[in-house]
Order: sequence, then C-alpha cells, then structure tokens
Amino acid sequence: MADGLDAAREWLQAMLLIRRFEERAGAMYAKNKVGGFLHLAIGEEATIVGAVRAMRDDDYLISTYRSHGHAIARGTDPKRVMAELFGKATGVSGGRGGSMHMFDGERRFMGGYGIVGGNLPLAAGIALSSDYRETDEVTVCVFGDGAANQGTFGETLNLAALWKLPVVFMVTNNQFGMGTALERHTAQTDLHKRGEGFGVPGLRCDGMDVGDTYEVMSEAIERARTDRTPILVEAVTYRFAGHSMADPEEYREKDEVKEWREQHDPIKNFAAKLEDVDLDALDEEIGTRIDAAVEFAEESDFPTPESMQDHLYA
Ligand SMILES: Cc1ncc(C[n+]2csc(CCOP(=O)(O)OP(=O)(O)O)c2C)c(N)n1
Repeated sequence: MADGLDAAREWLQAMLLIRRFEERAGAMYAKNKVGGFLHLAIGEEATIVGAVRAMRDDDYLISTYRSHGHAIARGTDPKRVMAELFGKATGVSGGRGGSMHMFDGERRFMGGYGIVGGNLPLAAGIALSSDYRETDEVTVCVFGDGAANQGTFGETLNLAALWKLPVVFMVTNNQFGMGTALERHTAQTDLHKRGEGFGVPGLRCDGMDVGDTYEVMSEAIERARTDRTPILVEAVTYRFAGHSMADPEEYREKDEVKEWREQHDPIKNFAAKLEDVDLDALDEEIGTRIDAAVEFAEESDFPTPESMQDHLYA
C-alpha cells in the first residue's frame, strides 16, 4: 500500500502545483506581464493529473488552449511554462507560443492548440505514426465539450475507428463551451455516448476525483494499447474560473460557482482522504517554486529580433 499512498501524495502535489501556478499566472496577466489570452483550468486539476499519470512516458499527449497544467503534469519545469507566458526565450516554446501553444517534444507533449477541435485530427495523425513505426504507443487527445460539436470530432472518430488507431479521446466536460451551457449546445449531453455511431466505445469518469479519472483513463489507455482501437472518455468536471481572463461570467450564477468550489474542490476533497498530509507545508513549498518560476520568467530575455526567422519552414 505504501506505493499507492506515495502515488496519491504525488497526485495531490501535482494538482496543487497546477492550481497555484494557474492562480499566479492569472495575477501576472492582471499585471500585464502576459500577452494574448489566458485560459485557466482551475477546478479541472483532477482531470489533468488523473489522465497524465495513467500515461507512459512514451505515450503522446495533445491538448487545447487550456494547457499549462498538462505541460506541468507531463514534467515540464514550471519555470519554463511561466517564461512561455511572459513570451521569453527560455519558455518551453521559446517564447513564440504563449499561453495557448505550450509544446514540449522531449516529454511528448505535442502542444496546446488554439483552434477548437483542431487537435483531434492531429492526434489521429500522431497515432497513425505510432502504428506505422510498429510501436505500442498511445495518444491521449484532450478537448472540451464545445469541441465535440466540431466537424473534426466526427471525421476524426470515423477514421480512427476505421484505421484502428490507438487514441484515447478525452472530452473534458466542464459543462460550458465558452459561455454556453452544455444542454444549450448539444442534444446528447452524455458525451461519452457520442462515439457509438462511429464504432468508438465510451467510458465516463468523475473528473473531480483524481483516483476515478486515473482508473478509467488507465483502462482506456490499456484497451487502446492492446486492442488498437480508439476510445472516448468523458471526464465530468467544472471550470471554477471564467472561460478566459476576459470573461465577465454573465452566463452562470455566482452561487453555482461557489457551491462547486466549496463542495467539489478536487484538491481539498482528495487531501481529506489521505492520511498525514500537511497541506499548509505542501502549499508553502509549492509557493516557493512558483516564486522561483516568476523570478526566472522576469529575469529571462525576450527572443532577439535576429532569431525572428528561426523555426520557420517555408
Ligand atoms: C475553430 C474555433 N472556433 C472558435 C474559437 C473560439 N473559442 C475559443 S474557446 C471556445 C469554446 C470551447 O469550449 P470547449 O471546447 O468546451 O472547451 P473549454 O474552453 O470548456 O475548455 C471557442 C468557441 C476557436 N478558438 N476556434
């Protein structure tokens, strides 16, 4: 059991690191240190950590514009994630991607992606490459409930099922596509059932529970790895913060958010299940890491004008 308990403590630590990172990123955005848009995943930490911990190091992950947590969970140094937000050359994408385009090829994190639903066909392509190279790697493709309405969803699931591609499509159902509630943008609100017509089986997990997310994602990844078939996993969660920093949140009641924060916080609830966890001490330690990340980002240089054409293919 010691091993299981150690893993659980590490999950808690990872979720808290992501939460504190996100909060500080929001504060830095308010201070104008971060350009462009900033989408936080506060409240969704269990979906991130549960999914990523179910993966092997040689599996691929591709996500959306809400992807700081995925980079951190995959092992990218928070310093490099913060530096990317600041647009600095030391950032994980060399300061060129910003918040929406984190990319860490070394850790097989194939990026945040700004186009809603645009990462689904890319995930199928990555999985096709794994098959072509005769490996047993799996690709995990994360997207939102809104993205499940894009044409890319149907087209990709169809081809992935036809070609037997090892992809786990993970729909993070945070119950809103921007400012539109799930039941106002989709007729079939059981999102895990939406692959059935394409021959893609579905599973659902409680995305507020890191243990349940880990279990269900582990099963899905294992099935994709051994059976070489795509699977659709729906993780039901809730976005505590606005869609982006520019969201006045007029589409939901403040009391609803308060209730989710108080009753369903994935970090608080998971910590309460673990023995001997000193959350304050952990928080202090994480606070020091976040301070160091901000300092690193502040002190790093912007990319030079001479490097403008680096990494361009024409
Ligand atoms: C093709 C495309 N259309 C519209 C947008 C603008 N947009 C950004 S996020 C978003 C809502 C997506 O919601 P969802 O997929 O549920 O993801 P979540 O933000 O909830 O994580 C929209 C419409 C976009 N980025 N790309």
